[in-house]
Amino acid sequence: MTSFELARSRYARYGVDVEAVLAQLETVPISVHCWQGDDVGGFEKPDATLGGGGIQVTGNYPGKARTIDELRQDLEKVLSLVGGRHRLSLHASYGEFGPAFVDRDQIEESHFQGWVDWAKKMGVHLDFNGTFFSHPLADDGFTLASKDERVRRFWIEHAKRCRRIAAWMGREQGSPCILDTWIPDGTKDYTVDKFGYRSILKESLDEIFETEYPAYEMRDALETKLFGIGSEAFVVGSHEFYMNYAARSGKMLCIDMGHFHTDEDVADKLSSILLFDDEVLLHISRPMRWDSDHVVLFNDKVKMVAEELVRSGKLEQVHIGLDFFDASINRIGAWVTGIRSMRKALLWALLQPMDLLMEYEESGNGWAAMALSEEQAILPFGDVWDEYCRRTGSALEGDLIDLVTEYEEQVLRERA
Ligand code: RNT
Ligand code: ZN
Repeated sequence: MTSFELARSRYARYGVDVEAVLAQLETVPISVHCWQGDDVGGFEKPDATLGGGGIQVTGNYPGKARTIDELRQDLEKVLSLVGGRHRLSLHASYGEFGPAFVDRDQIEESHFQGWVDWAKKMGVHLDFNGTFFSHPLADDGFTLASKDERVRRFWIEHAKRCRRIAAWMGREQGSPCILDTWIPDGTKDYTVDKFGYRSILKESLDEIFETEYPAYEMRDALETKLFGIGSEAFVVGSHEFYMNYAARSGKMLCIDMGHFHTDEDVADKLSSILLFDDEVLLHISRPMRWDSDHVVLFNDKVKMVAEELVRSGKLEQVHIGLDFFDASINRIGAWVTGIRSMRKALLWALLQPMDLLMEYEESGNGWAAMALSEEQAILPFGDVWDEYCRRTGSALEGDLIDLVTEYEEQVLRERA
């Protein structure tokens, strides 16, 4: 018997069908974010860097992708090291704009044709994000909620174009493109006219959503947030704002794990959201003390989110996206570890002995449910994970460091 076969029979004792779990796991898409590869810089200008908007990248590890070709090369490496289905989440600032500068209110489908072609070749579907930061017209901290009409119109135009591009991507790929809208709007210190700013944002969104696109082409997600660097006192697009807006306008929420108090239980929110909304977009992230976007790990918080997706029976209605960026370590390694950790959490959640846990809970035997979870924590999970990697042709855990190091030596060093 191989160690996998042994593991499989151990899980079977709890009524868990490992083969069915492995087959299901392979079909769950994870939307990989493009922005881990170049520190959220984008390719609008040769020296593009992340600026403003309450998010920050720290570190200067060598080897960052300097061109779209390099980013694609890195992504191809990353995708070869992870198993299962993937999507690619693109930011609007990652278009192929040619030699002339194309401002955000000028972007068009053609700027993303190269990505659509690449995605087809790679067998991944695209998701999209408006880029409302790293721009002079976002420097005062307001975009769609700006009281400066010229600024607001600029960003409304950007948002409308993003929706049109997302719908086009959806048509091209035959799978709905999920468009996430996150805006940085807010203030560092106490604000008198919170009501006013929020009314402006509502008005902007109403206008942006006037055009309807079929759900099989694109779907809108609105990303909620509690605070950011430079928006400590007030974020216009707060949780309450978007929860109400989304519920009334049939939009979905984007729940980012870094956008809450750090000891809030993000997993606990999902059953409430999914009871009232058909779908939700997740930004799986790892906040450390603040919305720091550390590389996602296979930790309790991520496991709990995955467990909730499985337990609620809503796994298929949830769009799993990643959102982290660390420039202080090998970026390919960071990407791969984050993607694999999310995949591990899904495997972990699918392997839980749901029926037994429910039985104990419903019969009032809380301790037995607790003890069973503890037992599960020491089952040979790693043997099942290794088997998943083998079957999906992705890197085995034991080979990962060597494979990433080899790429670093052969490709990334040349970029220094
Ligand atoms: C910022 C949001 C947003 C960004 C990306 C780059 O707080 O989380 O999702 O991280 O759009
Ligand atoms: Zn996010």
